[in-house]
Amino acid sequence: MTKRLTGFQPTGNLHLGNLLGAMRPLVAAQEEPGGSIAMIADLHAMTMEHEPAALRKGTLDVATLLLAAGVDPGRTELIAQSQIPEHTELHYLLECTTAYGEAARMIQFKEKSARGGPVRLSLLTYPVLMAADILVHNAHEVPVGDDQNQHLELTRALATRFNARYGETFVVPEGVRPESAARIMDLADPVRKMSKSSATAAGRIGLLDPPEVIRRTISRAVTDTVGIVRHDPENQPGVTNLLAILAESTGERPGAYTSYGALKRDVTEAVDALLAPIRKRYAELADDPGYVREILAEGKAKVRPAALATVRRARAALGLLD
Ligand code: AQP
Repeated sequence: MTKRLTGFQPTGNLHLGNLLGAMRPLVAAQEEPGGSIAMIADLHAMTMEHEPAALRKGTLDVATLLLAAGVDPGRTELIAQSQIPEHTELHYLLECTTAYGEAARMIQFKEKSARGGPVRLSLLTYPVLMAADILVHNAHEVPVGDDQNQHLELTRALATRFNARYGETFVVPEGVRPESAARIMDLADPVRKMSKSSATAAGRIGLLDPPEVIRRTISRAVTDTVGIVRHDPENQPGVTNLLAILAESTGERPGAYTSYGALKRDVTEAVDALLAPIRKRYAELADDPGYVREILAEGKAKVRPAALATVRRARAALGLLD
């Protein structure tokens, strides 16, 4: 039984938010019973304008970084979404059970489609592909942040409705919030989440940033004029974010600080200690891209039989010939 499915979009360099909010919980879950799938969502990365060469490189980079951060292919299946054709086949079958209005009212669609420029049809149907990703692997649990809640609710609604209308076919997944999943905020604009696609790199710590870049980014992190180091997300979002990063990076409650400078020094040290081994392992793995491709091929071979079985059940339930 596959327990969890976590997706990562290869839309840019993975950052500290991705690591603390999703990669570390995924690695920690390896100690628990039930397997996990880590999926590189390369098809989702094509819902916005994209560069083919960057997508190819990004997909391999994310796979390499996941391995460098401790994803163990013996316990977690590492897959690239597009390499498992059952994702797209189930996507179409589910599209035929989804109302246009259900997709069009998704907040993420409204936000991203309002940015200007041509809106790809796949941006509208993205949550249906996400539902297919989850349902095809019979995932029981999906770690979700606030921004994906609405999509997970749609997945649950589609699965429940399909089961009721066409017969028991899908596991209805639960959204879970990983215990430690802090939401790491942008260091330059701490009311927004740290994001791969934010306009400047000043708010982001890339997982491969060298120590001097980490130090500079943290030393320039936006704080406030209150002058007291305390957890106060409402009035002191920058300081609160630094405390969260420190706590998540060290696994300990931060001590007392009398200055922002001292806090920033400890955050820098903690983040550097966290990222140094990942950088080192990444460099070793990046020397052997054939190995990473092999791991993806193995992941595909392992998950495909169950995915095929789900698609066959769905096809039969819908009245398609086998
Ligand atoms: N700032 C964050 N704090 C905690 N967790 C985060 N995640 C993303 N940003 C933070 C979690 O990382 C996983 C992978 O995210 P994704 O690749 O699917 O893309 P995203 O959530 O849209 O992240 P980005 O960085 O903001 O990407 P873009 O800019 O491409 O949209 C998810 O589990 C996510 O919750």
